[in-house]
Amino acid sequence: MGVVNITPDSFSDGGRFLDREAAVSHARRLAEEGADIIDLGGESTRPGAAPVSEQEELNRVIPVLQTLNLFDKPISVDTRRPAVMRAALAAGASMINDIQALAAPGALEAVAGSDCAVCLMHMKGTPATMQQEPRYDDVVAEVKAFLKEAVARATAAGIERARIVADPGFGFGKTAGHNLEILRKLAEFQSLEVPILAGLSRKSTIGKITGRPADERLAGSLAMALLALQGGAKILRVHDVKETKDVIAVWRAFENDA
Ligand code: 7PJ
Repeated sequence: MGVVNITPDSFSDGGRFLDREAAVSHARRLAEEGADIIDLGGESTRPGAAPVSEQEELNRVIPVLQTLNLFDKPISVDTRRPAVMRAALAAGASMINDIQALAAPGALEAVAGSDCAVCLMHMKGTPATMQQEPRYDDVVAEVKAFLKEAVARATAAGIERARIVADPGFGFGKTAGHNLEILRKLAEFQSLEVPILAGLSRKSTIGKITGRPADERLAGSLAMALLALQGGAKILRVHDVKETKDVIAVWRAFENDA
């Protein structure tokens, strides 16, 4: 899964033609590099990011999505808002990626009313506050229990299990220690009986380990990708598709599954 953020330049809200063009050309590149899914996001959920209005999020995502449909690649839309989910599904999105696991009122219904795939992610707190001293007694048990409940809520709402993937939410209300503990025990998440998605690319845990800024975390991200594959992850959410595809090729050859 290749990440495409529709981000504003300094004079725009992200809904301008140039911002959209940049997102489309980036998505085209990731598709050419072999991404199986393009994950399109119009709201920054990095720790402490400024909020984006619903209308602004729609203005960012929908026109880009309409253009990307021409590539014939499944498009995932990263959103927490039911109105954005509905508009995205009407515009041809194949997957909804929700960092709060369909917790918003109406979100379960928005997804249940279509045949799309959905990623249910764990987050502790909200993006504004989640990195302020997150605490767990047992991070793996707690995140797994949360995801088990989220899968149960989704299936009870009529979303078939075959449409669901689960994600422990690396960096969302978790310290580097928590993230590493989850990664060490990622295989335990297979008891959820849905595919596991892992998003570690360029995250601050890599910065903490290597001392490098976000634009120098490629090697660390590739190491994380390999560890996630070894833990059984089936979808890797990454910025660097071409390089990650090579990691996957090496891992598959090692596993004798190339
Ligand atoms: C994730 C995400 C992730 C899923 C972001 C960033 C922050 N969606 N959206 N999993 N991260 N499912 O890319 O650094 O880990 S935004």
